[in-house]
Amino acid sequence: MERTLILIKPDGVARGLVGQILARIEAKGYAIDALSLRTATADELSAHYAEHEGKPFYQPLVDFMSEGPIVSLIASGQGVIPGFRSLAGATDPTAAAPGTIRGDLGRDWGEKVQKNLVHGSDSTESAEREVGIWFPA
Ligand code: DAT
Ligand code: MG
Repeated sequence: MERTLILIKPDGVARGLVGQILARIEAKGYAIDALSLRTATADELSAHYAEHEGKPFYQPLVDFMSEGPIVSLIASGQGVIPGFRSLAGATDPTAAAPGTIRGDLGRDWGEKVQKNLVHGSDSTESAEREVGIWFPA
């Protein structure tokens, strides 16, 4: 079964939106196969965001992701990789469509710090790589 790696970022946890976000994933019919709440390590974040290393927003992004606990989870279901990204909405929450997690619940897109609530893998290769980072073993 197709699976994806989802993160509820520190802004989502701090704002008390974990339940609402998980409810949307479950309401869509995806299964939650693993779930964890904890503060990410520097190694996890540098591995997770390796593709963005060197970009101007990289360090602010990693700093923001280290600010507090995050929820990491593996969700599975038919088409869950594009399906969750569709539920999440556009990267910039100020541009994300209503009905999406970022569109309904997200507000902040600063010049440097992007608080867009969630991450979802963007391909099967990314999903398997990211599952290995957040849920080794
Ligand atoms: P997504 O999270 O929608 O997959 P991404 O993988 O391109 O987006 O980027 C990862 C994160 O980096 C994103 O959630 C917020 C931040 N980011 C992306 N593009 C950015 C930009 N142009 N300026 C500032 N931050 C950006
Ligand atoms: Mg991405």
